[in-house]
Order: sequence, then C-alpha cells, then structure tokens
Amino acid sequence: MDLQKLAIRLDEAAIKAKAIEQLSLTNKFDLDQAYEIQRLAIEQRLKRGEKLIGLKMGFTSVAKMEQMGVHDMIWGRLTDTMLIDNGGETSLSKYIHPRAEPEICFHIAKDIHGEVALEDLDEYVDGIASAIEIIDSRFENFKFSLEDVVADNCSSIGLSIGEWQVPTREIKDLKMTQSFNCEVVAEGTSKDILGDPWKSLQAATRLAAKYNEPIKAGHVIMAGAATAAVFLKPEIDVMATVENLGEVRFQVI
Ligand code: OOG
Ligand code: MG
Repeated sequence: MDLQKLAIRLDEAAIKAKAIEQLSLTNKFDLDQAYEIQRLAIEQRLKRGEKLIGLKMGFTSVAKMEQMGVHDMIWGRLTDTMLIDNGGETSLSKYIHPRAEPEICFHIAKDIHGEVALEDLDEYVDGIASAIEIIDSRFENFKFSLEDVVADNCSSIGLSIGEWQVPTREIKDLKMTQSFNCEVVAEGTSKDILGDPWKSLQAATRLAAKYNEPIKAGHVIMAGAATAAVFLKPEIDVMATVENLGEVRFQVI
C-alpha cells in the first residue's frame, strides 16, 4: 500500500477543507502504518514551511472516547499555522466541520530524551495554561476508526493557549468550562484526563519515544479534552476556563 498517497490525500483534504471517505473503508493498514501516514502528511506541511510546535494527546478521557467511539489513547503533531492568538479570531471557511474542546497545555522547558517517569517530569515543564483545541476530522461525518484518526493527525487543526502559569502538580481536579457567547456548552473536571493531566504528559513522553518524535524545549503538549467537543458556529466568542489557570478565548468569524 502506498502510505505516501494516503498522506497526500489527507493533506489535500485539510487544505481544501473538503471531507473525504474514511481511508480504512478501502485500505487496510495497522496502527504503526497509521502513524507513518500521519508523519508523511505532516512532512507535507513542513515542506511548505510550517514549523512543529509540539504534540497533542487524544482520547485521554472517557467522555472523548465515548463521543467518538474509539477506545485507545492517541497522539498527533501540532504546527505553527494551527495557532490562534488568545483573543484573536478564526474564520469558519478554513474548516470542514470544526468542533472545540477545553484543554490543559504544558510548556516544555528542556529537550526530552526518551520516556520520563511521572515523578520526574517537573524539570521539563516551565508553564501550564488553559487551552482550546479545534478538531476537524478530514473524514465525512466526523466518523473514523482508530487507525483512520491517527493517520488524520488526530483531527488536529487549531489551538489557542491562555497565559502561561507557574507549573504546579495541583491540577488533578480543576473545573474546566467551555462557553460560546458566555453560554456554557461543555463542563468537566481535569480529573477526567487520566485522573491527572500530568499522566497525559507522561504518556506523551512514552509515545514520542516509541515513535521517535523528539519533544523539544519550547514545545507545547496538549493533554487532551475532559469533555465532549462542541461544533463551532458562526460569529461566536469561544472561551475556555480552567480553574486556577485562567481563561483563553477567540472569536469565530
Ligand atoms: C480526535 C481527537 C481527540 C482529544 O482531546 O481527545 C482529541 C477527535 O475527537 O476527532 O483531540
Ligand atoms: Mg483534543
């Protein structure tokens, strides 16, 4: 099977903001091949001059796994063109069927070589912030298998990060809220991210080591959503608040 061809199909679907049929309906590929398709698709972005800014974890909460019908943790890559300024705006025309979800994001202080144990992570983190992720599956009806969504870079398309706060381990049970035009549309607790979002960062170090993807100083790691994601609508103010970590917002135009 031509993994490069599948990678290009996904990359073009993202550029054109046009959904395609699930790859797994007509192609048989396993999880490792799915990660290779993801790597090749990101390579297309890097060739166009985009810069890798970090990684995202996905399906680190039961709410997300249940919403999407998938039952394993996944990870994807983030690039600079996915960033939306805190307080900035984003146009719906860039997306297929975008959804937003409140998250917690880690800022990496120094290069990570290999898996790091949960208790040893502190020296690698110099900031924690509230964040919003926009996901936009390239597949019709937002439907996919685990392999499909991994190949599709875990539906990544956008993220906005709030002000960096001094790192603390006390983020195990923080209220997380997302609102559209001040109306709450999703609510949860950071406890639902693997019981502790730091565990998501730990998993990121394990998976990055396994797949030979370096985590570098300055990178950001998104820990994954605690709640189901909500479809964006035109002309809304999207805001996420994480208790103690502050808020982050952008305008949809
Ligand atoms: C896949 C991305 C999952 C998360 O935070 O769990 C994810 C999807 O839901 O389309 O980003
Ligand atoms: Mg997410």
